[in-house]
Amino acid sequence: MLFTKKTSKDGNPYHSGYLAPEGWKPKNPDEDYVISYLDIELADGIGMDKFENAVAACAAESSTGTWTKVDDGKDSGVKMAEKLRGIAFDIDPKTKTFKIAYKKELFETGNLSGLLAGIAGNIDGMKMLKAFRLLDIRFPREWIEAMPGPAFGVDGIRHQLEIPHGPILCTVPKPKVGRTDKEQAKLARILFTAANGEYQGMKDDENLTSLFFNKFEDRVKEVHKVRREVEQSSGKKKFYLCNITHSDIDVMMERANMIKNEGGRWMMMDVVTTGFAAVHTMRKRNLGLAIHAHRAMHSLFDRESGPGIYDGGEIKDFSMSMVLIAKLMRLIGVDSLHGGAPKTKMENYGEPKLIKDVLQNDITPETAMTLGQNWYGMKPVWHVASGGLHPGSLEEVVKQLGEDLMIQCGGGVLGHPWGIEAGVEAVVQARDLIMQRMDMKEWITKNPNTALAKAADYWGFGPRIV
Ligand code: CAP
Ligand code: MG
Repeated sequence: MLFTKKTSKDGNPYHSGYLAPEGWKPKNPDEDYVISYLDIELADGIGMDKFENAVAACAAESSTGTWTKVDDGKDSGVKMAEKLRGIAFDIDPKTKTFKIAYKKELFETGNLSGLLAGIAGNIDGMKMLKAFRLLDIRFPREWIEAMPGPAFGVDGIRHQLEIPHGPILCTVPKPKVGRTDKEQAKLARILFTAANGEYQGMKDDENLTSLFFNKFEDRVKEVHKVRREVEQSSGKKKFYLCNITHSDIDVMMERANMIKNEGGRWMMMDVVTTGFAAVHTMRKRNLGLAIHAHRAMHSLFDRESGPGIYDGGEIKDFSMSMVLIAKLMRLIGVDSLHGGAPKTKMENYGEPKLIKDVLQNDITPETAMTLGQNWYGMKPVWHVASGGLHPGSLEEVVKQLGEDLMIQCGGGVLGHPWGIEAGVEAVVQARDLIMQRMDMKEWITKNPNTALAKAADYWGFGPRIV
């Protein structure tokens, strides 16, 4: 569809063809269009009379246009370019939000890095803007079918661990680095056996890769040896999220294979620092291992400090939302993703509930700040709640995020004043109360000498802000 709106005297294409008439919506969007949703602020000194120009510029630069009129003669490609123009619609000068509908043929289906280079590429560098947030992208069915999605997802992991319902529990060693491989294996044994072996998992911290006192190849062997022994003696399945993160994909492959050789079930990747291509590639190699996605560095992409982050008011930074990052990670096939939680270190811009809906619903609803998504049966992803969590804070977390949740407490277990076993016990007690829908504060008053009561006395029930 072509729209010819005002054309400026200099023939600047920003003013023509990229803006839809009021009320226009793409037809059959889930079949034919990729749609993006943006929030912008104009640079100082640029009046709102230029708002539509900025919107058109975003549509042009991200699809087929450039800053000036170019040769449109024979063999120029202009005819095809006109057909594939991004069309800005639902333009709202009040909230300074708008959407862009791209014909799906504008992008190579299944090439996420290519698509992002267009949709999220040059436009955030435009001088006309002083703030920009890519709120969401909605993908058509063809994309959902072309992307791998999670290999295991929520049900696959439940089956593996033989845990039919309820959150799964995990701890990251603190200090972040310091333990040798053998010391870490000792910690794994404590975590896997304390509190009647009700705790399921251990995760490496992001800073722990392969260090001189704790080499990957030693750690993977030592910890999995403990996992196998405990599983054998207790009959309970355990998991170890061993960090394969490396900037060389071949090294990550070698490390994933080492996990496989030890009978491991899960590998951990820092998915923002390794990048979309690395995650997509590791998923496509189909090693039979689930992918745990840690998101270190996501704040450099998704942090927004303006009051408009949730309601279309003023924004202050250049960013894309964590909701969108989560959507992209489900598409390329992670099985669990850190998505933030109420009462964590970074809840204010983590949008945890919206992230959970993107990770787990089959039809993610549209909201004022998100586009929603039909997932056409793609498997759901475990939402990982982490970052400053401790036993007293867990009730609200499960209330808001539900049971398909991995609860990760590092300091909140290892910092328990009575020691690590008591930390594990306190988290298990908290989980049991939550699952039985019992009031935690009331229970603590009646059971003051328990590990949970001590944890709540020490850390309270609220968020621990860093
Ligand atoms: C948590 C953690 C995690 C963050 C990241 C940390 O430790 O190991 O890396 O929580 O997760 O280093 O802070 P604590 P998210 O449990 O001791 O806070 O991105 O979801 O916040
Ligand atoms: Mg960490």
